[in-house]
Amino acid sequence: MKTKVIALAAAAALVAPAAFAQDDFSAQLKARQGQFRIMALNIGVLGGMAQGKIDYDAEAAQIAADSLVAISGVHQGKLWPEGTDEVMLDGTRAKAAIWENFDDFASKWGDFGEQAAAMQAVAGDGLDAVGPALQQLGGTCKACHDEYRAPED
Ligand code: ASC
Repeated sequence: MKTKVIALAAAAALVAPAAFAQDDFSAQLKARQGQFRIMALNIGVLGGMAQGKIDYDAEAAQIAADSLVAISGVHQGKLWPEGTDEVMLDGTRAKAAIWENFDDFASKWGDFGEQAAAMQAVAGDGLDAVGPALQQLGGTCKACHDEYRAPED
C-alpha cells in the first residue's frame, strides 16, 4: 500500500511540471504567431511585386509561393488548444468564435492552402498571372481575419 502511494506521488511529480508548462500556452502562441509572420513576409514579397514596389522576379516570387504552400502544410491541431482565445489570454487576437466554429475555421485554413497552391502554380509566370492569384489568396486571409481575429487594441 505504502509503495503504491509513493509510486503515485512520484508519478504526479513527474506529470505536474508538464501540465503546468502547457497551461501557460506561450509555446502555442509563439508558434502560431510565428507562422503568420512567415506568411505575411512572403505575401509581402508577392504584394510588393503586384503593387510595383518591388521589381517582379520569377525566382523570388516562386520562393515566396513555395514558402506559403509549406506553411499551409503545417498541421494546425497543436497550435490551437482550447483556452487560447483573447478572452482567456493576453497577447492573442484569436476570437473565442474559432472554437465555436472549429470546422469552419479549419475549412478556411484549407482555403488558404488551396489558394497558396494556385499561386505556387503561376508565381513564375509573370505579374499578369500573380495579380489575380494574389487577389484570391488575400481573400482567404481576409475571410478568416474578418471572422476570427479581434481588432488591434
Ligand atoms: C498579409 C497580411 C495579412 C493579409 C491580409 C490579406 O500580408 O499581413 O493579414 O495579407 O492583408 O487580406
